[in-house]
Amino acid sequence: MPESKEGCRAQFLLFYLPHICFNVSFTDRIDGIIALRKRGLKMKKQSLNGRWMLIQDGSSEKLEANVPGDVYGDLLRAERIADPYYRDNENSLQWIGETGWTYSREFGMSEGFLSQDRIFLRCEGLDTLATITLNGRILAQTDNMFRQWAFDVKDTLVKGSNRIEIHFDSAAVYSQEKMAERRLPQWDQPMGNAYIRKEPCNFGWDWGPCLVTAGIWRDIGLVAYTTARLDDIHILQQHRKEVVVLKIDATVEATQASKLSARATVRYKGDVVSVEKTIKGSNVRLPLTIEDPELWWPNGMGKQPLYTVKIELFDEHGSRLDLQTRRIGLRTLRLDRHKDRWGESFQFKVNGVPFFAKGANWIPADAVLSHMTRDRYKQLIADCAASNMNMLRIWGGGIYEDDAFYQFCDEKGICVWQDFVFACAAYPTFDPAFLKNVRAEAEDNVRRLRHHPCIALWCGNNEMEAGLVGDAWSDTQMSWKDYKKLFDKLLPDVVERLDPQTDYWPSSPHTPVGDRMKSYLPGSGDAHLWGVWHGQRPFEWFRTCRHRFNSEFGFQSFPEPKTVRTYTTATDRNVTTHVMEHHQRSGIGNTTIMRYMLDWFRLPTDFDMTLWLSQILQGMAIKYACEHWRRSMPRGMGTLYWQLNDCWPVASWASIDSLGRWKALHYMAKAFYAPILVSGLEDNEKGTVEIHVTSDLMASRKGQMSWVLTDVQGKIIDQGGKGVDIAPRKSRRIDTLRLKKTIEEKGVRDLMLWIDLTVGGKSVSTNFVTFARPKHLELQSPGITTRVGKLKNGSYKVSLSTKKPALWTWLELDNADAQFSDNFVHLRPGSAVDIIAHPTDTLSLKDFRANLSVSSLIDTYR
Ligand code: BMA
Repeated sequence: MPESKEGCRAQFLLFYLPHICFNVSFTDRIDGIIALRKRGLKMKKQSLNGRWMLIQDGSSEKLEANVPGDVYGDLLRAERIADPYYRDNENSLQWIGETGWTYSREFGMSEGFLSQDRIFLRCEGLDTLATITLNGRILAQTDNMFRQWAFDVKDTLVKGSNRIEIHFDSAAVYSQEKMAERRLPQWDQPMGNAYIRKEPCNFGWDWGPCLVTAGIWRDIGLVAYTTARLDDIHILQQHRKEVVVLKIDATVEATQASKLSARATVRYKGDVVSVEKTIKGSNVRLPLTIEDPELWWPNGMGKQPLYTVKIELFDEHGSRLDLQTRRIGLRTLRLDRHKDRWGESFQFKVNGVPFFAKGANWIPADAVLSHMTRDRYKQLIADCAASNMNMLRIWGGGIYEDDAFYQFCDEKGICVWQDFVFACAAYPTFDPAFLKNVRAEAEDNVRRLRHHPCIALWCGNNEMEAGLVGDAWSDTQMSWKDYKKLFDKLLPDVVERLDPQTDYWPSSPHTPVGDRMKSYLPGSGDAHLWGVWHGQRPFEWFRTCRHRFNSEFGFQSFPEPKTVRTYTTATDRNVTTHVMEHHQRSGIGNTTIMRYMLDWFRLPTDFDMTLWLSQILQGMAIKYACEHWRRSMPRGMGTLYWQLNDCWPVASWASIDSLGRWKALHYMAKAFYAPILVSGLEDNEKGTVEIHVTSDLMASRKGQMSWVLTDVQGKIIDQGGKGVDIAPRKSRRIDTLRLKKTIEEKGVRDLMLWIDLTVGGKSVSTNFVTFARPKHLELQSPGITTRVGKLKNGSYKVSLSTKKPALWTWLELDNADAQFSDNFVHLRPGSAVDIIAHPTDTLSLKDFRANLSVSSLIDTYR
């Protein structure tokens, strides 16, 4: 509808409806009248996304570029460079980060747009050292990838054709020069980058390539308005019995004195509530009461209802000047720290209910950020929910994520622990200009993200307190004095002012009592537990850790063969080759995987089996840790393993590889993060197995636990079980099996314990315990029978049964991909397992059968 026509109609109606004065009114009543108002929006927007030109410094060759995007994305699309993820191509592409690049384009400008009171160029993200030139005039220079910029361009724009250019200096060269002036201590990153506010892991990490890029990485466009616009929206929630009061604060920026009004409308399903007020000054608070609110809950605790809040700004004629919407969830979500018998609690409470945080750490999901899509975000967040996670920590060496990430977390009930982007380095907080820049960055991102119901915590940094801070600046540390300026003052102040309903935590890990340097004190705070892997301790070490919240711990594996084939040639396929070591960034990497592997398993026969076995090993390590900490609830109230995802195909701690394939760990996480978990804790010396049941459910259940003790042939030696009252949000030992005599008679190498927990006749959790390392079990050829049936929705049901025990049995499709309802399962004679396979692309029954293979532990070495 043309603006002018709509405007006339609104004025006409307002003329005949003089009783519309902009007093507060709970306005379902005036909804009808308001509906007559002008629907259009006076605020004008002109996107500058789309096709731009890209030129390398010193070159005259023009490449077509895509905005939002980045130089790597553009060079790849233009087929000017080889795939950086293939073999060691990364090495020959370093020139890209060492040079400058210019993006440019022309765009038209109408008189109507130009005639507005104010016109801004809005850049949602520039990566990073940018000089913006508009019609030959330098508008600005920017130096922070994480900030949103707005520049007044009214006087620089002309009617008709305009030209914009954005030149990016080399971030790598800049960083090296700054580091040469004064070196800042750091870990895990091959190149220093703490002087520049740019994705730290873009310079490489101990799981990521160094692909230093540049570009207009988020939306860019022009915004024009007359009279006034909405500058900022902040929604606070007050939860009372059966009622939630929303306090919606709108800040307005006006170009002329005018009688303005603002209206807030909240919609949920068919219900609408709204309020309208005249604006005095530049702020207005719009209170709204929501009766019988439907609360938002993390995954597994309830639903994720989302309410839409619409805020409109009107001029005195009733014309709508601006409109903003936010999608919110009604909940309280706090970090609860109170003194208790172990020290100080560290637990999250949602709607007043403490819950155990189950999840992982998130890193940027592609080393070329412009290759991320909404669908990829959606899938990864759905994968988290599918494996019973309820929290992700966005680790501070990456980015403040794309809006889509938080939207999907809102929808799936995945709480977000958000680090500010500072990781594993000392930062130049002695420089007031750096602090000013960082303050603006923090404000931008807190404002952008605070309305998401998923936001659970703001955290200052990753691992700086774990050794990077000391009494004074030195070759290895920064001073506490300079550290505190940013992490004890600036950032908490921003959070307190802009998002007072979310907690701030200075660092991960951090211990809030006593000497901060001792960041691994178990009685309080959060912990990064790297005794396994970096410390080379055995997996059993996890069981000695009694920390309150475990925000990092991990173990590596290789991606599966199909993924490895995407970056290797046939001759590379040995874990010690140059290419396989190139796709391994932890200094102790492949050697450490192999060392632990031989502690637990027999030497695999070939390359593919080495890859698969590494995944089983990794899953076992993290299962050890997570089951132990879930059993320790409420002393320990969270496990976020390192790490969920990968940014390129690489050996790493991830549970989902860079192509979205679930590793064995992700399937195992689904089991060890199950809402009700049954687990066994063996003690060979005492000859006992404690059986524990842990529930994260909100209500109690009645269950039936059964156990079967077999020899390695699967012959039943003993069995038993009992009814269990499963209390909500509790963990307890429900039984202790005394097997000393049997162990003495049979020996530890010939025993297997199979545990099952059913609720309402349905198995909700199974577990498996051995008394010897799997390498010492004399497994027999299992004789697995596989039956495949087609289901209606294009999925397949795979029924597995076996003659002899088959451990970590896994399904694999040769030339296709599928997500399995379960995988890496233990099969016992007489007890069949059904797995549902959802192929990624349609697959006929014949092709499904032809591509399916079933393997188990014994196949890795026989
Ligand atoms: C953690 C992280 C990362 C690192 C990982 C594995 O501590 O914070 O810096 O990638 O360890 O070493």
